[in-house]
Amino acid sequence: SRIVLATHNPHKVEEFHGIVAAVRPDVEIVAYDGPEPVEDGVTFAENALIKARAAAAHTGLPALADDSGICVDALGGAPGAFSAYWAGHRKDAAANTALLLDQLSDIADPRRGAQFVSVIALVDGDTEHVVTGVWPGRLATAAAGAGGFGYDPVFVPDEQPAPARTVAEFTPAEKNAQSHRARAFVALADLLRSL
Ligand code: ITT
Repeated sequence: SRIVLATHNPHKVEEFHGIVAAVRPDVEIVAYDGPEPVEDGVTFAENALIKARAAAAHTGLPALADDSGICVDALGGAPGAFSAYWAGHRKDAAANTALLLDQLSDIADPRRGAQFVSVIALVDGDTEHVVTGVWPGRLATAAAGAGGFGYDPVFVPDEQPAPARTVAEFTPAEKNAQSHRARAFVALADLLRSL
């Protein structure tokens, strides 16, 4: 089956290609280059549905969208759905991560608990599904690594052999085998069989 991937983030596109090839090689992912809707939801689920509905309406194909971010325990789950613009109106990953590290340096939380969250919406005509993937870990004390995107240089997943690395120090295959995005897609994979 063919599914439109409603994202304008090239890193997400690349990750979805890797994840789908491993989990559902029979599914063909089609890029979406139509209009970008206003993401004015305040939750991951609201924004994922806004993006998937717009792409499904524009293309007439089943559409999948990911809304994702980092949720920090000591900040009550922030930045969450506001991760892309945490340091201002421009999507600036370096500024976002620097601000987050700065905010955590003022708070006494020895564990620095955090999680990456991906919510994927699948819209096929009138049928809508929403699934969530969570990748537990903690916030590093300093950025490390050159891979990935966004908050990858400051996120250290829990379940990994010592010495602990940030996701930006993972290979793309390692990230795609464990990530929040992969966990959400696995939850969706069986539903795709009925398309
Ligand atoms: P689309 O809306 O076009 O899909 P986007 O990048 O704006 O692209 P979001 O609105 O879902 O997507 O924002 C997600 C932000 O959360 C992203 O910009 C990163 O800052 C962060 N993020 C999400 N997944 C991540 C990951 O796997 N690694 C690092 N940071 C991630």
